[in-house]
Amino acid sequence: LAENAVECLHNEQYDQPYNAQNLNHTNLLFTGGRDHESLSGEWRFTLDLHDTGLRQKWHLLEKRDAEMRRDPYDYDPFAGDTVPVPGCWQMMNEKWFYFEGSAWYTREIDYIVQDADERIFLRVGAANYDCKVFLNHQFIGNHYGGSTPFCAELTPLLQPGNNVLMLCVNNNRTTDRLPLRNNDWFNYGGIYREIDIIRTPRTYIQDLFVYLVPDGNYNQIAVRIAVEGDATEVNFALAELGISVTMPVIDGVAEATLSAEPQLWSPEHPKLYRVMASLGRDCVSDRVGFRQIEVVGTDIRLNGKSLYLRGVNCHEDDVLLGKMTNEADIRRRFQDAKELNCNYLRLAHYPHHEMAARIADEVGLLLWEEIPNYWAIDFKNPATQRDAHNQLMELIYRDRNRASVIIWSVGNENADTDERLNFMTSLVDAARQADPSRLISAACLVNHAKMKIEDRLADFLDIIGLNEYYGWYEENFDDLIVLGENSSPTKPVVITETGAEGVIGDHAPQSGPFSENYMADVYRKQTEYLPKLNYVRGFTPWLLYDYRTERRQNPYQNGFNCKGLITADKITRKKAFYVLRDFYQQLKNAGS
Ligand code: GCB
Repeated sequence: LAENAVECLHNEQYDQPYNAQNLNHTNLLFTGGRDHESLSGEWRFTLDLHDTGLRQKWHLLEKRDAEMRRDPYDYDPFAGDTVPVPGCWQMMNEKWFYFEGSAWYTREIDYIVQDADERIFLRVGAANYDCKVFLNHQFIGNHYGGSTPFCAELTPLLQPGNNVLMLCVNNNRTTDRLPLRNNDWFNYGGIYREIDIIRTPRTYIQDLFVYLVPDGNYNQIAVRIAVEGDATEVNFALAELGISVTMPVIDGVAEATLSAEPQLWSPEHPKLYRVMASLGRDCVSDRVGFRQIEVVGTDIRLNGKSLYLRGVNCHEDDVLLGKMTNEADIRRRFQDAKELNCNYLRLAHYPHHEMAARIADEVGLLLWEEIPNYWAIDFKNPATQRDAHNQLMELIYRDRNRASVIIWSVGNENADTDERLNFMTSLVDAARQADPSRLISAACLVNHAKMKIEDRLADFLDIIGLNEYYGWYEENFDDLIVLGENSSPTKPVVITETGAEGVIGDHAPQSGPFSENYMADVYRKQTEYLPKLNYVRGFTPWLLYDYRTERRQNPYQNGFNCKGLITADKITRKKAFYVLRDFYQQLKNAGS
């Protein structure tokens, strides 16, 4: 054995240098208006269940002809299988369907210098869950979190001509991650969103945040521009409103409040304005809508008008693509929501593709966005806390220019312990600090013995999310009325989940639980009760499409949660779909 192979095999600390959590939201680069050089396409690929690659340091392997190799080797990153990126490995090979562990992606990139002063960033739209980046055989950094984008600067290690990029992605479900081991959606693995190279000048615009000042006057626009490198001023323009200003940069940040009277964005009138920021030869842009969302007592108001959220939940899941999505898929989802007469969607239970909020901005749908702070995560663990915080910030920095996004959700159905309260309130504070233009919520807890919403977190939220499954997990619908009376909430409550399984198919039951008819009855009952629940300001059934999930294994479900209003083919509407559609039509007609 070659000396270094022995050393690698016996090095028990093999993964130590890879643990730095250094690819986080502070590395995120504002991408609007920038050129992207896509790295989508075929990458060399292998699974690595035992993390042999980290132990043997596969990233050190040079490209060589087999005859030229002198050391024994268990993998050649430059030969063998390739897979398309983006993609989920489950969807590529039947043998990989339940694989949980590490996988290696390798690709050679040809770097042609365009400007002697340029900086080069790798941007990964999402990789589930832990992603280690290596360039030219050296470790660059590690990113945790399976649904948010991250950037890694390649500049110092990049050479003109051929370069080797390797990514090691691990999708193990562990107790310190978000979500934790136990949840109700499929644990897909891989680089499943776009991966790009982005070039910037040495000094560049790192972030641009533009929003309507939420003071009820609708006549001031706040601009915040973060700059990386030495700069004393930066330009901002919103040509359609005649705005063009130069803003001083102090400690890397330029801030201004500008007078303007924009047409307001709303689902009925999704007006967007082009904004631009420039610094030397760096220039970024975005399309931004201006609107105000607020809570007044138990009312939710958009642009000062009372708003009832007619919604539906949605997972990011596809029978053929897994967790990967595309523009057509997102547009179809929104079209189906509009056919239901929805004005809003809850994108459960993790950040969906960034295109979703862009399209929602354009087609006029309101969004609830969430991080996978789901059920019993390890609230005491500082690493889990850092991870949750980072996922929330990455989501907020990614989407805070999107008018459609009105709510950040910090969690779903977490037991009310002291650790959880500390953990979650720190997330609430961080979200408020990063973004004064949205509401904060979470799906809270009900004490069923007292029949009351009882969750200390509720005091810190703007909206109380309530998951109630009357007709499915719970029985007596009258409890919904009692729940309201006992809780007498002083802020708006939105039903964030309700529903029932409804299976369509040759062997599906025709009546009773799991039948389509039973599901429709649950929806009839829910919608009959809803008008009596004056504490409720929105309704979000679980959910638009049936979706894949390992935990649902009875013969009717067969690996799918079947509470969708449409089956997993995204075509076949169940009876409950029409019940909800008609109910929302009535609400719409009544002006809600
Ligand atoms: C819930 C969870 C959701 C599940 C759903 C169900 O309360 O929030 O993730 O999938 O119930 O179908 O039971």
